[in-house]
Amino acid sequence: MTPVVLLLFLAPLLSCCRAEAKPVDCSDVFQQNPSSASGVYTIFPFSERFSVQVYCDRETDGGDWTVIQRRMDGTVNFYRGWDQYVAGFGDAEGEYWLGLEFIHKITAKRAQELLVEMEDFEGNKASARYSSFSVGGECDGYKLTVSGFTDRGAGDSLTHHSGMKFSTFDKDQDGSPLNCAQVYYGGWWYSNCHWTNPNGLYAWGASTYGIGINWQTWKGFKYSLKSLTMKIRPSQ
Ligand SMILES: [Ca+2]
Repeated sequence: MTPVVLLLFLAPLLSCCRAEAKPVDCSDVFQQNPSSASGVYTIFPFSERFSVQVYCDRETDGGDWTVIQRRMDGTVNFYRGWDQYVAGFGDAEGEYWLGLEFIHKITAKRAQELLVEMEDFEGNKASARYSSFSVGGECDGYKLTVSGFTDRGAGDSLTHHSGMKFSTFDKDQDGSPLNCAQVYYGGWWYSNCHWTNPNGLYAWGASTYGIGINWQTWKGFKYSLKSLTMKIRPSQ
């Protein structure tokens, strides 16, 4: 069979594969469905066999955001063990953690930027942007790598955590003699121990030092935020 004939046979298969390619993240969702609005969609970060529901934001800063973490009302318990932080938990319509394995896969496939948006109980809003965000694989302890901070009122409480492995109360990989996840009621890339605690206790404002949803450079260690959202999209 000549190469040209072979190509004629293969061409329909190739175009078929392209047409049926499943979205890896929300940027794929919006690219494939240009008229779709923000909302819950199904993505396939691993392969076409494994799907997960996720909230896609196409309004903020031109859209294309995949929400990987969201706190908003305290309805979901975030004090969970290792297996659940790896697999993900919660409700894509409300509060959830997408899961370390999914986040790793998305950031491994394409370089991503990160936006962290937050709000206090007085209606004030602030955010922080990072031009580069990635999470390593399981063999690397789901290590966080984040850089390229741009201030949008919240200050930088996250760069401090870059290079840390992920820790939960039942898997201490932090940089402290303490079990940071247990002391501060969360699962996070704890160091010794944290500058921000997005998966901490939902505590309605003023709270005990370090246990709430803290973003130290904005509201300090004794204020638990009303909402905090982490969203990623392919970097330019
Ligand atoms: Ca420790």
